[in-house]
Amino acid sequence: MIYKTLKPFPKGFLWGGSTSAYQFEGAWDEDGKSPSIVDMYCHPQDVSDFKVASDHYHHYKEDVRLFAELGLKAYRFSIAWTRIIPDGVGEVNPEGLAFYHNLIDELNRYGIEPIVTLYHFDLPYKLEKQGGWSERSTIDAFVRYAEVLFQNFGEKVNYWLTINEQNTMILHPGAIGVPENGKLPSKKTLYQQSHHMFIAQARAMQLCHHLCPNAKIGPALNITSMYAETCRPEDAIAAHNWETIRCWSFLDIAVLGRYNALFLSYLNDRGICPTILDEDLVVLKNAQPDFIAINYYSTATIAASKGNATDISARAGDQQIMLGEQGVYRAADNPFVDKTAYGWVIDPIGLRLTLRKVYERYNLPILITENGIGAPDQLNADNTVNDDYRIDFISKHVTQMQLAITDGVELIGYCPWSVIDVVSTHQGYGKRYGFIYVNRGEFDLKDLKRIKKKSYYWYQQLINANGQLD
Ligand code: BGP
Repeated sequence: MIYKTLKPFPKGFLWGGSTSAYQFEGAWDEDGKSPSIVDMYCHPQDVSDFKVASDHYHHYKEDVRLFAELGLKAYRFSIAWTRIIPDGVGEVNPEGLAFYHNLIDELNRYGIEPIVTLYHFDLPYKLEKQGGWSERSTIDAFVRYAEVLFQNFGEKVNYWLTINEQNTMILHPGAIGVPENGKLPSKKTLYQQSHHMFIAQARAMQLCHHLCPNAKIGPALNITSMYAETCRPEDAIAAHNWETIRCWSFLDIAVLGRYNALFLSYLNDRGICPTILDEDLVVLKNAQPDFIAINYYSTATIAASKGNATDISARAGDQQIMLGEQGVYRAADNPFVDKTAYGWVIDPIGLRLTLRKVYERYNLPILITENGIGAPDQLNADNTVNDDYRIDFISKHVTQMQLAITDGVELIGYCPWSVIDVVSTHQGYGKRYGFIYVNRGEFDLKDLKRIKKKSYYWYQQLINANGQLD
């Protein structure tokens, strides 16, 4: 659709930025924090681990000051379960609570809306050792953890996100690390874990509505659109297969409280359907999220499966690179889009399309909780970082957001990944996303100084103009 007039970004639009605890905080074993799975899993040896990360734990005041100067209206971050309840189920750690109270108070002091993710990839390692998400008991552990957060921070937090990118953890499990024995769980186990996460999430949403009636809560999934490689009907079916399995099946359960029919057929046919109790279906139905958060990076292009091993592409373990699945879909190339230095498709129009689809399907307000470009940023001798490519990337996505708003989508905020440099899930500090540079190398911690990139000044102007730069 080509419009004569574009709708402006709404008043109160949440211009923000994102991080997650384990990729940003560091202090991995300080003040009572216990290890999480990401601390203990195996990661590529040639990149940084998560022990110090950007040392936000010791720099939070300075960081929030920089966010305020940037003009952020909202800041999306996660709480580390392992700081709050170090063994996952037992004692609450007062030092963990104190850290997040201080952080949230600091944000509120500057008028920055905290958007809190309950859980971003970092399951307590002690729980994992007892079976982790494969065990139903982890549902109760999660709900209790959520209850502690709602009780302690409910007065100060208006927006909550449940579980970050459940679909990444289930469909691209290697992206967040590999267990010490080198073995990733089977698909059947992963889907059982996923089912338990859905129940945990639904119960947390209900609890939030009960304990914090003024707050809003929603799921945060990695959502994208799949293009068919050609107009061959078989390619269209394959694209629909994979879009349903990767995106809609997760959102249908989280938002509508029911398993998608095509997804169920797929699970049953392959013998990987989880055990679903009757009472689970009631819990799922009663969850009722207030909004949908999506992390959008790129689209993918899909062709019909050839029904043999060539359907599987070589590179696994990356959340934006589609792997292929025999009998379901095959990854294909899109000649009409560029790619980042890390092979992720750059597709701003795909964001508009994805927003339309999500809104049309669920009719709930949408918050973009991640979007950005990972790049090997260079710090110049004069302490500048000229990340014009980031300005270009964000600005083109913002243009498409405004078009989506004009299309009728109820978009309430934009929190690009990441407001400041953090460790990538599996590609270290070579791959940076922030508007603020953190001066450290892969292994050399240097001085961890915060340096504003060129994009910082640009984003500051964009926020100031409520998204309307000439
Ligand atoms: C998302 C994750 C984030 C983040 C981002 C960028 O899937 O939710 O935690 O890291 O991707 O990915 P990466 O760090 O792999 O470049």
